[in-house]
This record gives sequence, structure tokens and C-alpha cells, in this order.
Amino acid sequence: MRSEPKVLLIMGSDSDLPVMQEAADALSIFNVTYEMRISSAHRSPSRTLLLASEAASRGIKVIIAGAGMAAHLAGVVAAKTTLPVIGVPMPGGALNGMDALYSTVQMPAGIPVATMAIGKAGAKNAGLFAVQILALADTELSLALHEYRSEMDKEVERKDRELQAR
Ligand code: RP5
Repeated sequence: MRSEPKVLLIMGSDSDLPVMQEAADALSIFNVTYEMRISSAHRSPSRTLLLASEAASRGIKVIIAGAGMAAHLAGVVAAKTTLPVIGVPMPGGALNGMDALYSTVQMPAGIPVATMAIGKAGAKNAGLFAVQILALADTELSLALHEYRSEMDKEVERKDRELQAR
């Protein structure tokens, strides 16, 4: 989805894509336009800084940054923009995502990163959280979010009915 993206999804490596796709899929449910980029805080620092610093002037409203291991990406991006930055710690590595979680969540005071859970659940929630931010200024999106929650509620009810019928 490349036309006038509202959300910028950045990941540190193409190996993060299977997880970050969850965030993209969540945005797609609500027809929120996004752009997906691979850019690393370590391996391509100049590109990362440029992406972050130009995002607001390109019309981006929210940035989702996913990275693994010593995951500085979300913090580095947040340092170069005042747009809300949502961080997603990647699973895997020797510490199975705990390294990325701490690296992403433990931002020093002054530069916030809204850190989600490790892995696919976190990526999906990052997408939904971005939608919630955009919905503050978009009534249609807000109604769609209420409908989404209501469907989830019905789904749980349905599963419980099935369980009771066993
Ligand atoms: C991080 O290092 C990336 O975000 C990725 O999660 C991790 C490993 O990268 P690869 O070696 O798989 O490219 O910068």
C-alpha cells in the first residue's frame, strides 16, 4: 500500500518481516495506508535517520518500528521525529526477544517509545494502536474500531457456546 501512507512501518532486517506483517495486516483491516521499509539503526544509520526526520513532512502520522537483539531502532527513530513511535521487540536470538524488549522499552526520559509485546501479538497490537491514534481525528475509523471490538466479543461468545455444547 504505497499511496499517501499514514503509517510508516520500519524494520531492522528482512528477517523481521514475518512478524511485522501482522502490523501491516491490522492496518489493512481498517484500510489505513502504510509504507513498509527495511532500515537498520546499526547497519544503515544514515538512511534510518533520514526516514525518521522526513516522515512528518511526507504526511506520516504514526511510525511503527520493529527490531531484534540490541534493538535501538525505535529509540533512534523517535529521537528524530515528534510523531508517535510504537516499538515492537522481535523474538529470537540468544535471549528470545528479552534483549529487544528491554532495548525498546527502557527509553531514557524525554524520548518516548510506546513499546508493545514481543513478537506477533505485539506487532498486531502496534497496528491496532496506530489505528487508535489515527481514530482520534477520524470518526469513521473510530466507529470501525468499535465494530472490531464488538466482533471480537461475539467471537469469544461463539467459542464459549461451542465449548458448552461439547
Ligand atoms: C536487528 O537484528 C534486526 O531487527 C533483526 O531482528 C536482527 C537480526 O538481523 P538479521 O541478522 O536477521 O538481518 O537489527
